[in-house]
Amino acid sequence: MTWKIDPDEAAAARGRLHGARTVLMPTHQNVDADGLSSPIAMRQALAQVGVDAYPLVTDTEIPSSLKFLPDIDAVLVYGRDPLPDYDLICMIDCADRRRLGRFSKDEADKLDGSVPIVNIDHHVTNDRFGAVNIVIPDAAAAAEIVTELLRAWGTVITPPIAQSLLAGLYGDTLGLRTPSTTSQTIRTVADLVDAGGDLMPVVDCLFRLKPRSTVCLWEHGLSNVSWAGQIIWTELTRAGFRDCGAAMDEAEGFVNFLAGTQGSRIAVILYQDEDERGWRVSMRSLETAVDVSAIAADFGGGGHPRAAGMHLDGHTRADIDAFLHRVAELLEAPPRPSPARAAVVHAGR
Ligand SMILES: [Mn+2]
Repeated sequence: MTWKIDPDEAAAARGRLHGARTVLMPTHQNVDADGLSSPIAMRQALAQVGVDAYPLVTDTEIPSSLKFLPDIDAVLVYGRDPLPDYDLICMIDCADRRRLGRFSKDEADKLDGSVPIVNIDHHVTNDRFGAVNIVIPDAAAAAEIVTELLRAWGTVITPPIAQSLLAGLYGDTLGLRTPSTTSQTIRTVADLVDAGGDLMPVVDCLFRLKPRSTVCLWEHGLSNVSWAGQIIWTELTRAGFRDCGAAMDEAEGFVNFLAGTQGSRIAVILYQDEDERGWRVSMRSLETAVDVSAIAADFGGGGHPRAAGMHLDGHTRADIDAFLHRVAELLEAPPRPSPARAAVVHAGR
């Protein structure tokens, strides 16, 4: 399956982005490799035409596993760094403009129309909130769309741009291992390597290297693994994070590890909120017959068919049991996805 960007949309995006003075590029919550590296590549591309563009991490620090990205020092962190005076917003890899941490509340008037938005995304649940929308659910990563867009614009893909885009593509495809990976994706990766991208730091930083605290956290999660029918699940409590000295993003690969457990159809991890009153939930499935984004939508969440997330209110054992019971029900009688109405959280990919 191949996809193309509509030439009119590509031209409209170029008109907005090349015509801007200063572009702000807020990233989705719990930012990942695709969510951060795609805006970094766009920043570098726009620098070629004299436009300043700033990626902005909206809800947390820059994950330590992403510090290898080129130009990482230019990334702003909301609450730590002052915002520039921006006249255009470019959101890349953001399914929902309202789930951008505190930024979306503080700058609500700008997100609601006083500043135009260029929306570049590959989430099926994206509701096309921008003045320009390049939303391609068949793309394996936002970085894959950005690569096509830069080609359409005639932008020179420099080695740092190629490096950023490779990180996004490898991040979202788990190293070309997801069903979303197409021959087009693999060709794009080959082209980016030809353009000077180096795969080794991407593979090492995203998939191999981890701090000792991550092993501690996984040990914690593995010791709590339980089954609810065909659902394999565990919880990572605040105490677990504290005892290990681990940051939130250190649990990212763990749910994918659990999803490969034979006999399971869905893997679920519950991450306890700071205030211990609720849980962020991450769901994965390797089975094409299961659509975890539709299950997540039942709880007001969303994401992709293979990877989705949501928030669970409530802190008692009964709340968790009721949640797992409902997931089991939905697994038996799959809900119909309703992307238009679902409130969407970004699910890690
Ligand atoms: Mn993505």
